[in-house]
Amino acid sequence: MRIVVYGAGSLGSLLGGLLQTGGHDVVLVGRDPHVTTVRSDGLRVETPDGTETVHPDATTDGADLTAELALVTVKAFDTDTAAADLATGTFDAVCSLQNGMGNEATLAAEVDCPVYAGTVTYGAILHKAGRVECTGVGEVVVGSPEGGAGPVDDLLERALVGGNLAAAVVDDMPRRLWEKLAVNAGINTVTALTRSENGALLDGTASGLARDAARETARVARGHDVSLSNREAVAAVESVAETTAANTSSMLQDVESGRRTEVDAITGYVVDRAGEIRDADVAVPVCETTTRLLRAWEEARGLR
Ligand code: KPL
Repeated sequence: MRIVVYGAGSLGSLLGGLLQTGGHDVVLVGRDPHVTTVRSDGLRVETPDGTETVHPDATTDGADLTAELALVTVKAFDTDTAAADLATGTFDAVCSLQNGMGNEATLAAEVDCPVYAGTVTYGAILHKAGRVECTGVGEVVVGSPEGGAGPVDDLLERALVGGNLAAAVVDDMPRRLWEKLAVNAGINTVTALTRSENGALLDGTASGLARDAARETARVARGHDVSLSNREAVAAVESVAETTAANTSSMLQDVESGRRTEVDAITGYVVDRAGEIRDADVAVPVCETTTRLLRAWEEARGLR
């Protein structure tokens, strides 16, 4: 199957590389020098099972592409650009595999095909152009953003399940999106602020902060009628911190490279949605503080 991966950063390159090793024809949409290196020398994919160099197609121009499926892996704040590009192409389905919430709605407003949501708990790092490492084997879970069966579940199954990815098509995506939000609220912000690997959240003060952020996210989810218990949210943080212990979270990678972070779509989103819950006493002090600290860091560098 021909699959476009729009956003060839760490995660997009890893997923695209794994799909290519699984026999799909992948087109990576990314930036130079990565794209030029992939075109000339291929993409070196390092996983705990071994290293393989694959030769997906690669381009810096995401307009006018045709494929059965487009996976969107850009940062949440670049979703508008991805949506506008993908709207000029032809796809049977588009699936957001991004951090943060609301990306599917942005894509669905532009493209002319079913839009799926997905969560990814793989850890990845792009060491240099043409070389990506899997730093934590997680899973890819996709489904209709409204929950229930989606219109092209079979296409997503054929694309993602049974190859070299751990993947599943599910019917409870709203709950899973909130659970992943709790994971990102806990892990990404705390690792970025404490400059530590995901595994540092398994105990100590940082671990307490990450768990509190996850509990706050679960409370906000329940305030919006999504069934996610505090225990489930904390267990998800612990499980991802363990399976990606050696990983540098995407937000810490952003901070270390002096790039804008996804704070607005993660804890910023939790804070905004908490503010909509009128009748309940839903305080989110940890998410508020981490959001303000990260925004202050971005402002000081002219990134927002
Ligand atoms: O989603 C991630 C990220 O870094 O953005 C996790 C799963 C926390 C892996 O680090």
